[in-house]
Amino acid sequence: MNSKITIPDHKPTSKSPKFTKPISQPTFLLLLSLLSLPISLSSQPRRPPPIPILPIPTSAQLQWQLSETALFLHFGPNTFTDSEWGTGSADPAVFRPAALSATQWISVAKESGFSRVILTAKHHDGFCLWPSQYTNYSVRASPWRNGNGDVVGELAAAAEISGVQLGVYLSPWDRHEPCYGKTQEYNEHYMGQMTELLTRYGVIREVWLDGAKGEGEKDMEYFFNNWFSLIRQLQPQAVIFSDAGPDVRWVGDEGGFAATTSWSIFNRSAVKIGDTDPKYSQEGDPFGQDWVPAECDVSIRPGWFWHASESPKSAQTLLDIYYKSVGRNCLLLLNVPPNSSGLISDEDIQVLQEFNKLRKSIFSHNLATSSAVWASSTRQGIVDSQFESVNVLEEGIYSYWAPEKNQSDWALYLDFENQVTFNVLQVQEPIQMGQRVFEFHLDALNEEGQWDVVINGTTLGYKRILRFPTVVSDRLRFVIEKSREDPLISYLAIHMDSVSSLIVYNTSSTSYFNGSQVIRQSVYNHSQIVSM
Ligand code: FUL
Repeated sequence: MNSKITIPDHKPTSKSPKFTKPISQPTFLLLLSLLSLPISLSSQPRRPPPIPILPIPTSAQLQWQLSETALFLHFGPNTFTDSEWGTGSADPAVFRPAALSATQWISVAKESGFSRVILTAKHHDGFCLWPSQYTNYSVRASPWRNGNGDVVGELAAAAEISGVQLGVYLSPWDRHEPCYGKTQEYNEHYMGQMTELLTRYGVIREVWLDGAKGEGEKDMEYFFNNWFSLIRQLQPQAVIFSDAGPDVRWVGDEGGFAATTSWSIFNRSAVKIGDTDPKYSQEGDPFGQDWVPAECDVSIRPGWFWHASESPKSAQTLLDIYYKSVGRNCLLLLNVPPNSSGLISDEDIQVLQEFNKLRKSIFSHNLATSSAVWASSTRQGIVDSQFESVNVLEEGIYSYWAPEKNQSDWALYLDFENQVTFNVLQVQEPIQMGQRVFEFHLDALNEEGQWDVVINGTTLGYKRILRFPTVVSDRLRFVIEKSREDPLISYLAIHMDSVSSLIVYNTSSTSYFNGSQVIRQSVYNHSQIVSM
């Protein structure tokens, strides 16, 4: 039946208002078509979901993406020697945190909305925060807990009690270990240490392989394939991070920013760990064969390790970073370094709590829930479809709107009884079905009854959040212009952000309309230009 495929779907939400204004043309068409639908339609067998478009995430990658943010903990001798890249010759006696409490680290993470933490179990200085049997350069040689301490163990225990997921950073570059530079020997040493970390501390969710290495350092080959196989065997739920995957890729800067085009799809065969093209890492590749989403790492302070002279960024700056990382289909890995007492500092905690409050105040209320939602078409028609357009008001990725096949246009319409005021759009694709959308735009109906473009963009993915000048309208249209396959949308929200608007729009040089902006970012040991 033709009308079943081509008419707009009008399935108001339970919260949708009763309209007092004149009926819209699509609504009229819909009512007409509803009247002519055969009653037996609703008892027809259900259509199954469309076929996912490959590549799709593994279960570990999905869990990683759903966590959205993680807390990075840089801690070690550098914390006590005021350095960033320790030489590997600091006396283990410097490691003496008087009040170390992994329980405090985990409570801070949890109370500020982070469900995952990653600890620098060994940074480039080679000092191990657990009593490794393969080196004397570890907590065992320090005065902390009389040499009987184990930071990784204490963190793992605290994380488990609170249901927080744990990841470990094990630096390949080791400035202390005498066998570093001897390929066979050091790979054995490294895999021995990796085995300790992955067999002693319960479930590990992420293994972070840092690609940094100082200039002129000893040359050697890392046996990546052996490392990956070992990690898979010992911790099948862990994702492996490096600048080129295999599971999660570095976004290519240390400012916490992703590109405005951000595919989780990538071609691993086109890149080499340690030799990646920054643009390719930032944007990904819609024609790639592999699912390798990007992770954005950034520190709350200028350095990765704690320094008495440094202060944290403001909550508003973190919010901006959130828009440019999580809001661009990436995970935000925010470093909050414990201080030399072994605690996260009060001023950092205050910023984290404020950041959490800001996010909640903006994103916990979807103004679109007061609208009636309908679509250009719906898979299986408008009656009793599990793919109905109203699904986009339900948070998360597991229910979604799907259009009928072979359509020439794809759009979702939101009708409001009263005008709605907003300046943020949030959209999600059900990425378990693959990432699909190439290009989209949001329109608002103006007083003359014409559509004005509010914002346009490229790529959605797990989550896309866009800011723009405040819009007031009672009818919106979200249009997908280009997609790898039939687009699927799992969440669509509009919000009012009164914090960013002050910062963003008082800055004349800043463009948020998919523009390209150059930011000079200086971090310890790195000075780089990040193109957004
Ligand atoms: C870099 C390292 O050199 C820094 O010290 C820090 O650990 C950062 C997350 O990665 O490559």
